[in-house]
Amino acid sequence: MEEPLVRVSDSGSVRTLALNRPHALNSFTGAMHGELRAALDAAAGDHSVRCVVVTGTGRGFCAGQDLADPAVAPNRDGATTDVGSAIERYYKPLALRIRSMPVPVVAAVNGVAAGAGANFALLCDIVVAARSASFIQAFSKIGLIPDCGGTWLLPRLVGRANALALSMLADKLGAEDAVRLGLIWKCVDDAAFPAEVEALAARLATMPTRALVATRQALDASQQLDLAAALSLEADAQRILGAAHDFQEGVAAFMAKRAPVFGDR
Ligand code: T3D
Repeated sequence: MEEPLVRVSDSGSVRTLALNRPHALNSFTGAMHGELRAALDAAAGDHSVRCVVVTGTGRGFCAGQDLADPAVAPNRDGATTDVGSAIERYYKPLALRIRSMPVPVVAAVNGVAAGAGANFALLCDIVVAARSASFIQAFSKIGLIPDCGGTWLLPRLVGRANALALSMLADKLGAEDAVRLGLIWKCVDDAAFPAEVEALAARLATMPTRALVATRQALDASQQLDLAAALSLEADAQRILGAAHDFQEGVAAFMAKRAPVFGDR
């Protein structure tokens, strides 16, 4: 049987999607995009899933677009390629899918994350990296701009000065420096990385999923709002969450000094 391009595995209510083209550092082909999209849609539609982890097999996380994939690579005879259509077809839907997942999404960056592979990670809700991992906005090296959400994400995560330097220089940024700049949440020693990711995902899976997702939506929406509008959005979200099971359960559990059992999704 042929190896899947995305390995899907479950541990309790955590679903792990591992990009699986290790010989090419898990760079994206059209086929891998298709499998990833199907796996994300399946996780979104499966109510037993309460957290998704994306990671890579082998020594890399994802090296961005597979520059040899004839579906998207520039023609070797010098003819131009419509790179924009590849973005519209693959990367824009991927970015929007990640950002609209009905469960928290963790990027477990096990190795190098380059180009769209870096921004694929940065789109996720919480990014944890192995200490040996690195991030490269590789686009300028091949005459492109950051895509897969990079132009939107980078200034928001690290400010304009860092965003421009990372994007223009395309230098490799080690995981520790990525934490220092605020690009990612944390990095952990390589030996501790799998257990740390497992514990983080299991913890998120026990939390009030709907509230976590509403938190992501409110934080993203607030970027376009003034304070009064953000306060109104908070009130609207709390009105909905406050009428849901998880709020009743959270308060009841607190009062009874027991662990809550959340179920809303
Ligand atoms: O075109 C469009 O559709 C537009 C979309 C653009 C989105 C983008 O993501 S553009 C950016 C594309 N990515 C890159 O430019 C990164 C290219 N890769 C690298 O710069 C380096 O591989 C890394 C810095 C990521 C890692 O370096 P290193 O020294 O650890 O590994 P390596 O030896 O370069 O790579 C290992 C193998 O993976 C190698 O194959 P080989 O020689 O062992 O057969 C290499 O060719 C392959 N590989 C790595 N990245 C890609 C790739 N093959 C195809 N496409 C890649 N992106």
